[in-house]
Amino acid sequence: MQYFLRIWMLSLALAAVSLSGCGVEPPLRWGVGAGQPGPADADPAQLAPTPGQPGCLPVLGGELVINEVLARPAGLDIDGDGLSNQRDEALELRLIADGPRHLDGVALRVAGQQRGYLGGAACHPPGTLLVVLGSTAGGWPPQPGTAQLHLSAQLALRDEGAVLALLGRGGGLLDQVTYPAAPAGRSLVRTPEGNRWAPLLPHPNTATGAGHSLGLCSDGSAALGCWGGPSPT
Ligand SMILES: [Ca+2]
Ligand SMILES: [Ca+2]
Repeated sequence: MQYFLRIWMLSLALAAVSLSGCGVEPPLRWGVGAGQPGPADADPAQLAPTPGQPGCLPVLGGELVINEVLARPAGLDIDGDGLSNQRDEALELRLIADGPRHLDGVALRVAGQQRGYLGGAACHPPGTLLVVLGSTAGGWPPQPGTAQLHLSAQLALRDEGAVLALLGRGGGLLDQVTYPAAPAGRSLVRTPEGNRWAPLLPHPNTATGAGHSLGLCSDGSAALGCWGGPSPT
């Protein structure tokens, strides 16, 4: 009996030594050093997708139409600065992609000359009408289904007509069109509108008598009403 008692006490002693030498280690955190936030405790703002990044591809050839060209404002004050001058020139683009796209880095060429770049990585749903201004006055009121983009320079569109071309970030041609001599105070619009194969012709008067429809359907109705409007995001 005393023999078995000694064996039992020896087993207890060995077990105590084993536990004290091989305590439970904390789990390793691969790739995360002391004091650095891990994925679970990072700032949510830093994890949010960047506009124009995953889920929002850059616009590609055939996905954008130069739909309306205002090259000779002549009395129109598009940027809302109280004056009518060259800064009121504008383009209207229609996004005809099958998914959301951004236009960051898209370049405009006028008569073969590089004119400027579009900035901003905002993601636009298909069908959006994009009004491009060279002015930074920014008075153009945003409408549902539309967006306003600024070129890095004034548009400086020739009154007598020219070839307009939009190129993507990689240099690929997105759309190209030749506009004829611009009528005073009236834009030129694809006829039928939104069709990238249609010619640019003098804009008909809208229901309110305007000679342009920047950010609107060519009859002057809201952008959401033409071509089915932008798809919901
Ligand atoms: Ca103006
Ligand atoms: Ca229009």
